[in-house]
Amino acid sequence: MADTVSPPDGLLQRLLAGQTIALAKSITAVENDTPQAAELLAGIQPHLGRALVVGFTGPPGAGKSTLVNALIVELRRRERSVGVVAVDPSSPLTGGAILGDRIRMSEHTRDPGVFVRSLAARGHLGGLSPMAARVIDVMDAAGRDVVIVETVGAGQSEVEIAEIADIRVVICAPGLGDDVQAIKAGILEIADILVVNKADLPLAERTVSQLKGMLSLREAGMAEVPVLSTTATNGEGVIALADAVETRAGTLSGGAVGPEERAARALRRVRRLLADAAAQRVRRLIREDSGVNVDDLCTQVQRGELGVNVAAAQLLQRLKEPE
Ligand SMILES: Nc1nc2c(ncn2[C@@H]2O[C@H](COP(=O)(O)OP(=O)(O)OP(=O)(O)O)[C@@H](O)[C@H]2O)c(=O)[nH]1
Ligand SMILES: [Mg+2]
Repeated sequence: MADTVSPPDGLLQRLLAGQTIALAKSITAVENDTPQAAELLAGIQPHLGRALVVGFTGPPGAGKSTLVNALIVELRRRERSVGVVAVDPSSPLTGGAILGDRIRMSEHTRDPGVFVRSLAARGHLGGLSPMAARVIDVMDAAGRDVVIVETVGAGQSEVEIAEIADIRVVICAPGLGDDVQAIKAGILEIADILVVNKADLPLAERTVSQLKGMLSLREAGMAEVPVLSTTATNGEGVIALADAVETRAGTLSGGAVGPEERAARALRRVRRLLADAAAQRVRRLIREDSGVNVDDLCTQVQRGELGVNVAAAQLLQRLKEPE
């Protein structure tokens, strides 16, 4: 791997300089898990943690992409550079999401201050959330001020991705009692900001009061969660949303709960790096012929020549050895 330490095209340097083409190339390398990607990810580590990572989570069709698009307009007005990671749910029902996101966010394609990338949920070695985390890191390293991650609040990995974010915005649409139930069951707990989008539709106000009612039942002493209403299609309420995000970001970087938040953020990063490093190591072990041949072991297990426990112990032993 020595020849990839310093990529001949200086990809790492160009990424750190914030070049858009280098950003696109780097993400592709990371998605394809190339040897160059491993070097890149190692190279960017000292440059991470500057971006504000904002997660947008909510039920399918709540208007997340439209709202992200509207928020980008406002963030650009505030001269923030933006990266967006849109995570496509694996469900065939929402299979059109990537195309939809591209279309909805395409008005920004000529603005170098906005970089949108969709991640397909399927086919990533090691799972979706480590992959999303790596792509967020690459955008962070490229100097994006704000990285927005859009996920459908459905599965575990989406919740995990939301947890990676510094600020979590949970979006729902009005009048969908079931949605509110789903939010209550799963993602209300993780919300820093709640948004009822499609405020132009009937029942929006009722949904806002329902959510406020639920929040009032939470334990005393928990951080206050603003409940906003927006109409993403005409931008109404988006300035207030941008303000809420920035206020919350201010809390992260200073103020009364600042140090705690920062510690929690650091802990999340450590967990993420650990999970990433472990996954990479296992992948390398499987890829390389490293004394323990995984294929051989599997064949031996299949033939009944080797117990499962013994095979697992051999692999673990190999992991414990220095590289
Ligand atoms: N009436 C109304 N429609 C909206 C609003 N925001 C979004 N929509 C519409 O709702 C539909 C879904 O919007 P998206 O932005 O794709 O929703 P999403 O949550 O990103 O959807 P998935 O990514 O598929 O989960 C589109 O037809 C939007 O035009 C709004 O504020 N009011
Ligand atoms: Mg979407």
